[in-house]
Amino acid sequence: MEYFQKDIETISRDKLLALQETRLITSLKAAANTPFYAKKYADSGVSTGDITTIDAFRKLPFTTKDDLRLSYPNGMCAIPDEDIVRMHASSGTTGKPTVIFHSAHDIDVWTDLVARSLFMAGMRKRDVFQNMMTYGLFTGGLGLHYGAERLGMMVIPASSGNTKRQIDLMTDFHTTAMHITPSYALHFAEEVVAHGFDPKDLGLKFAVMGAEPYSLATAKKIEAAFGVQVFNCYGLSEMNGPAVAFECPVKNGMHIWEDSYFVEIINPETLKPANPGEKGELVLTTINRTAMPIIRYRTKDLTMLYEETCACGRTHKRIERILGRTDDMLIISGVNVFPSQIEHVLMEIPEVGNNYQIVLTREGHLDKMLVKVELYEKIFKGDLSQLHTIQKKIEHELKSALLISPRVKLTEPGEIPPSTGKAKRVDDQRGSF
Ligand code: DLL
Repeated sequence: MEYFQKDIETISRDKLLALQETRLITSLKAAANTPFYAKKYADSGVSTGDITTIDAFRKLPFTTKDDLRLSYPNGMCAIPDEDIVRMHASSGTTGKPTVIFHSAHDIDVWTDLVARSLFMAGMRKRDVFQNMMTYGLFTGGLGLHYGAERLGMMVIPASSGNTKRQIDLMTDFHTTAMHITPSYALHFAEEVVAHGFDPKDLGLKFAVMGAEPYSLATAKKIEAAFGVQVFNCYGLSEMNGPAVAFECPVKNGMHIWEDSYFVEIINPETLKPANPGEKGELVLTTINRTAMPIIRYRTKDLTMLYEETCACGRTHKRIERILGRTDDMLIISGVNVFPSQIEHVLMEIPEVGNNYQIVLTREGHLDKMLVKVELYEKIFKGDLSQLHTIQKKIEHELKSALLISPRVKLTEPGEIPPSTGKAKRVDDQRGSF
């Protein structure tokens, strides 16, 4: 068996635990000095100086996405501004994104995690890696890019979309590995056929897929369509991004890189540790990140932890493919959207009335979002060109806040059934894929 970083990937559990304990305490100390955590721990009467063991650590309060919003822009930053070399961001629950800062050390560590993951899947320097995920603040672009380069592969920074160009790049430069969201992969397979090619003739060997939930059946479908092996890649911006956990060839869960993340699974109702093997919410702590340590972060992702040694020889635990979320975050073609963000945008627009509804459908394999918006009666009865202008304005505002383009349908007051209890704002007709 070959490894990219054999010593750390196959480290004994005892040594790993000792390493984790040391790193955990260092990370906690650094966090406790940031304005955000200093206040949080003071408010909850926690003295972090007393925490010297993992058991004591497990009693600390959790961190949430809301905390990240409250600390915006840099209340959780643990190093001087001049030592920050990069930032990424993802959707927040309202207007503000959650921002993550990285030092040169952090980028180096993350790059190794990605390279280690791709190597584990079987990629080598002779492979050609086409990165079909959006470049920008989203971590799927640059995160995989640098990891693939570190492994020595040629990287094609294609970004997402523009199917014909993707096919041309693949055929002209002999791409052997693609990084793609599962929804785009399904669509891409059909488009390749529509362009007169058999996806199997593209010569691909690997598909790295993540950023949104998908079933094993979808993975199999992509494998059959392209003649590739699919590897599940999990991550979130708050924990750097992709390659927090990654499938090995044994494909019995994703190895979660415990030299960088301390892993807990909790019962999301009681907030107590879940029993071994029980489904629960994944809680992660960065233990090898200097710019922005995050302590006991509630990912809201539901999974299970497998602790047995893996046949691949790696000692890092594994998590099950993500089984759902505990909050209302929607993932629409790989982009995270909270209904509260939509509400936030709509309520800033004076013509918008009291009710709205978000309808999600799938056309082919692509997610579509329709936002039905109730207007005030007086405005709805106004002239047509005025309505058209309002519709365009709402579409524009939503697009700039969400980074996806929903369609907007204006409705008369009363047309959307008023809620009689907890408002059901989202009508998700997509089913799972
Ligand atoms: O989606 C990071 C990423 C990029 C992962 C590329 C994999 C590949 P965020 O935009 O912050 O980061 O979204 C994170 O997406 O909490 C999960 O709910 C979901 N997610 C990510 N990977 C998977 C996966 C990136 N493999 C959120 N399976 C996470 C299921 C996933 N859900």
